[in-house]
Amino acid sequence: MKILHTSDWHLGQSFYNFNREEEFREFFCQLRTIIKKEQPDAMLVSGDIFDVATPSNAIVTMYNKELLRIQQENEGLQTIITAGNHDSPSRLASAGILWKEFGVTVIGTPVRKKGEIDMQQMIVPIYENGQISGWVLAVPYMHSSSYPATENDCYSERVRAFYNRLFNIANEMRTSGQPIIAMGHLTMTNSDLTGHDVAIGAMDSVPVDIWDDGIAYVALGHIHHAQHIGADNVRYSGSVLPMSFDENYPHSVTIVEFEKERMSTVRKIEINPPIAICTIPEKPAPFEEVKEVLSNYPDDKPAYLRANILSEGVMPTDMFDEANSCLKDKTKLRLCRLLQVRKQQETPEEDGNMIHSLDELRKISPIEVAKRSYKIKRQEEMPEELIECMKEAVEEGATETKEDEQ
Ligand SMILES: [Mn+2]
Repeated sequence: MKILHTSDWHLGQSFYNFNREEEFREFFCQLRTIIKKEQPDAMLVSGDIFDVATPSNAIVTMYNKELLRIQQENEGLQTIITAGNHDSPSRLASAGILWKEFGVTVIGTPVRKKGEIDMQQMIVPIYENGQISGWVLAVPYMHSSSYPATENDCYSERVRAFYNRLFNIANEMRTSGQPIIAMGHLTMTNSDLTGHDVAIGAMDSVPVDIWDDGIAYVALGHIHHAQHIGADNVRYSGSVLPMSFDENYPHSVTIVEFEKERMSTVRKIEINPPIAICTIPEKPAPFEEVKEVLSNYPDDKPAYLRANILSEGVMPTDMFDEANSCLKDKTKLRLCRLLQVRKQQETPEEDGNMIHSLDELRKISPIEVAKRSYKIKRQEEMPEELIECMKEAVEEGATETKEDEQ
């Protein structure tokens, strides 16, 4: 049995207000080619199909059209789609009844019976020539509170218990030689979070040992950097296109093959990003240099650019426009943002301007503090005129304080 594992399509995402519809269309084009060539029995999409809970009609239309085309072009292909934290689970599942007719199972909001999650709906058989060849535990993203509570109650124990119950049910149902595959949209402990906001790292995570040894493969979504966690068979397929400037690593889908109930091989197939995402120059450089780099940047291929600036002193307020004007005739290049890195101050021992302790601060006059801070900010001495003004202000302040005390 062979599956194609993918996730984090984030359809409809716009990149710094640039519409990415063409890129998503190109992704589907590449995906169709891969499916045609690989002929998987099933495609598992582990969440974050859309970028937002209320995607535009245009992007939903593209999704409907492309998914239908995939199903029609590949007879017998079974697709299982689970909701991610970016998706509206109920919206995603609303067309599930129709998709069922085309071999697509959509799992959004967990269906409940008498208040309890109906486990059976999340256990999906995969067929090969009319025979069941494997089982998928199709679990969507669920908030911690949606998992049933456990004895030793915490998030990871809830997740562990939930998958264990599912596994046990599927294990009872399977006959020998049928692998059990788990889907999930969650954060695993020790994942490589490159490209994500720090916040995602602070979220609840689950350790790799929650998965029963009897599970042949874990098809994960949520983390955008394709990777395996511990064992080779616990994997994030990663996002299919870069979603931020920091996701400057290859993006891919994963092909997994099974030999009876175990995974036999796994490999990634890269998706070529239709529009490159580049930070230039690689190392922060002074603004004047960056403008040079932008002016000389080749515009033979489309690219999203982030200008990497080493800022020093007071920078101009209209920097973005100034930088953007360097690209004025290059229609394929899109300047998205400026990344500003402050130039490291010289070490205090060298310039003697830094104040290291409260004690030191008490010993020096307010005017001295102002002079030093001026020098650090502007890299030049405070002008005499300003020093005089400072002195006046300080003296006035001192007299006022005295008057207050009297
Ligand atoms: Mn995602």
